[in-house]
Amino acid sequence: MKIQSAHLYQMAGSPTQYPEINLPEIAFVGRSNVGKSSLLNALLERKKLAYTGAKPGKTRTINFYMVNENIFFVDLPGYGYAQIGKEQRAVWEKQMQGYIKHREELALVIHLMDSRHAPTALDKKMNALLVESSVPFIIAATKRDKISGNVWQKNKALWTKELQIPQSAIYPVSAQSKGGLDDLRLVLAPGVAGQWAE
Ligand SMILES: Nc1nc2c(ncn2[C@@H]2O[C@H](COP(=O)(O)OP(=O)(O)O)[C@@H](O)[C@H]2O)c(=O)[nH]1
Ligand SMILES: [Mg+2]
Repeated sequence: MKIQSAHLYQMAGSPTQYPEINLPEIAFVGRSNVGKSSLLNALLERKKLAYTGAKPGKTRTINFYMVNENIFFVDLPGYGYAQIGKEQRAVWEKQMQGYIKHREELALVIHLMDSRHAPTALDKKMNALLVESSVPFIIAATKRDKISGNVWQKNKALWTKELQIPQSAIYPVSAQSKGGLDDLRLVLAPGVAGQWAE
């Protein structure tokens, strides 16, 4: 997967602001602080294209990054951020669900989960939404550099028990060491090369 170009194309606060050009979309979703911005930047080989380390919960819009002029990487708002009100939470949830359930351009979801932890209640809820929506998805296990191989094997076994996902669809990655990025790129490559476009 060669990244020739990547730029922020649109920040959408509502579906009317989603891009109208018909390109396939790969969406990235996960709880706040899971490492989503870091992974996007690492994949796109840009240091600061997506915000990192900013205040958790800061990304309140659905952000569309155009990659190689033929696909969008879509940054969905992180879930599970405690410091927001119930009403705002409900608005985000509705927007996220609507996008995942109804967005025709959505080709693949990368569900990010922290490799160090058991799935949270919200991780399970997201997993159920993805299954129910019949959208193709994989899991990227973030921050893999922070734990040993033994702990990761245990966590992975637990994940496959608690979530609806085969082991083969779980990709451990580290935005820090860049480990696992090439394997993940292989999954994204057909889309990035334009082969998912009609
Ligand atoms: N050690 C390590 N830290 C990471 C990794 N990815 C992200 N982080 C750190 O985790 C925190 C949250 O990352 P960020 O990308 O902003 O998460 P986001 O809220 O999901 O966008 C930051 O302090 C990052 O430096 C990783 O692969 N390894
Ligand atoms: Mg972020």
